[in-house]
Amino acid sequence: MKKAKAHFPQIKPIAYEGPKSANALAFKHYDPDEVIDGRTLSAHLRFSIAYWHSFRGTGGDPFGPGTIVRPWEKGRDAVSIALTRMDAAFEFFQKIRAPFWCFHDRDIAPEGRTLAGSNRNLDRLVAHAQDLQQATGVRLLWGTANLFSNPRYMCGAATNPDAHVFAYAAAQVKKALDATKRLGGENYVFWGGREGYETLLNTNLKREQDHLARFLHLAVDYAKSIGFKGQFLIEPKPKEPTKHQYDFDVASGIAFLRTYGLERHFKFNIETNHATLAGHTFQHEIEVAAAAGMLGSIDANAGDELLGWDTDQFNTNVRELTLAMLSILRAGGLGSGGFNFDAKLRRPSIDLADLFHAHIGGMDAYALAFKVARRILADGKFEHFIAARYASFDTGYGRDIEKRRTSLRDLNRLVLTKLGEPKPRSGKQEYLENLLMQYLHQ
Ligand code: XUL
Ligand code: CO
Repeated sequence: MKKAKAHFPQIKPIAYEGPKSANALAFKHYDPDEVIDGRTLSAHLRFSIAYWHSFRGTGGDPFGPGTIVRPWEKGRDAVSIALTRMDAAFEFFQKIRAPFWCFHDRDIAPEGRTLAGSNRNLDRLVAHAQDLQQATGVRLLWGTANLFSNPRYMCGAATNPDAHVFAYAAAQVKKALDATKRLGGENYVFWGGREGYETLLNTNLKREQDHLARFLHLAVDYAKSIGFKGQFLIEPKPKEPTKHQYDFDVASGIAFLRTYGLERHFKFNIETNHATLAGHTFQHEIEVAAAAGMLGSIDANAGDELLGWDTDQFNTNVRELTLAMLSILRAGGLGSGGFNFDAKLRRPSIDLADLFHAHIGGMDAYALAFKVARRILADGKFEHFIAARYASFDTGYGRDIEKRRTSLRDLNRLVLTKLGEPKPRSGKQEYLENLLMQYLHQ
């Protein structure tokens, strides 16, 4: 492949310079090559860049158009612009030292006038991505289909009341699965953008949920038929753009998957800002997925405490990320998942360098959290505290309860004849919060 022209000529690959560095375009905590437990930090964290925000985001919002103008956004036609844009994207992936990327079909290739035309465009861009992946070593964390932007999907895709739209969406997912397989994608994501409702006045909720399950079964069957080995992921979100989305949060996602016999085929892609929109913490969603053995991947971002929508910001809250990392490491990591920066620049952040600052901050914050969480786990203070808190279930009648060897009658007799009133024990929350603070500021 011929050497493409540089789209970020002023910016060199980002180097690790350590916590004391004054260079804003250097990593302070993320050294991709640092070896920990026989693996590089890059292999532990598996950072990924979201094509849609970083290469299709313009800063537009409901009150005004885009503000971000990129120099590569010009060319003869939509396909040639898309090809150049992809060159710029892969140059960025390399310079920011991200080993992975993620995309929706329509992020990388323009829609044509017909589905066949859209598929032809996608083939062009997937071939280009294949070349660029090979030339750079950057890999695909996951692919997905955009089933929410085009007006045909205004009432949902798999949950659309019109079977024609269901069929169209199915055809689009078939193609997106082909593309993900061709690019060696390690996962495939379903985010149910408009798979929900605006009003129950026009909605058959039961039928829509049945259809969504049918759609996912069709995808599972097709993936099997083409030998796609990637992990399927559901990305829960409670609302936005719909008033109510069926994959509300991890707990309702688990119930849905189990109801329809899909639980063996899916794990969860948990997004920080979706968790908080659902009224949960990021760590809560990770714990719920991990408890079900369904922790898959992370969409790394943050909401704003004062705004009630999906602001998709880069997350530099090391305390929040340390708690998340603790739960992830306790669960044994993300396997084939990774940390995908589903995060966008603020509308006035219009410089090319801002794209680097944003990702440097996100990567540094996660690297720091990873290291703090590892220290916490190595010391084992929290683990010991929690283990001691539940120790009464390790022996005697407590163990019998867990092992299903006891009845209400047995326990009744035990309390009346032997145990009497339980002795209250402190939960010690403030002590534990202070302990966490010590680790965070060592
Ligand atoms: C939207 C969102 C999506 C998914 C992929 O809130 O998070 O970008 O990650 O469709
Ligand atoms: Co997301």
